[in-house]
Amino acid sequence: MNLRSLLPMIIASTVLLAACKPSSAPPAAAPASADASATAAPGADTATETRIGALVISDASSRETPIAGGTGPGFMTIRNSGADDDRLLAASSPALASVEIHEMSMADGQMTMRALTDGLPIPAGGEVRLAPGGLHLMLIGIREPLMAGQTLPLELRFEKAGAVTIELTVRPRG
Ligand SMILES: [Cu+2]
Repeated sequence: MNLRSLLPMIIASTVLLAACKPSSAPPAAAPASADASATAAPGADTATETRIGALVISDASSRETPIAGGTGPGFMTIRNSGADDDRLLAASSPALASVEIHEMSMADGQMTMRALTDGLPIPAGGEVRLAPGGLHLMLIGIREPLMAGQTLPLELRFEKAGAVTIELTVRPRG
């Protein structure tokens, strides 16, 4: 009798698009009030905000991505305090091959993802959240592995407000 015939098999697979799988992405965004330092010092959280024209960009983050050449998500909140609609046209970074604007939605019980090729509208007086399970930036061709705590420069180009460079804070997975 050969007991060794029952050797376990380990299948290692790499799913480069895991960043877009809803099951692997519990919501990372916490309300600003959860930050105790922000309540202690008024305005202390402005360091995480970037203003360009009528727009305020906050909570910009990405996920730890240990594989060079892989993909990852970009999350943020964009608030438009102006009287005119604006639109996020494109994003880019020297640390990335390219960036797409993606939308995830349920269709026939399946999570699907599509690129918004006409950009992302930012309505006047409104707020658009890019967050796990919904809108996100797709960071494509990450040149160096992204480790938690690091920041990643990202240029955003808006139709009316123009271009601005923000920093995505890399957060741990899960
Ligand atoms: Cu995506």
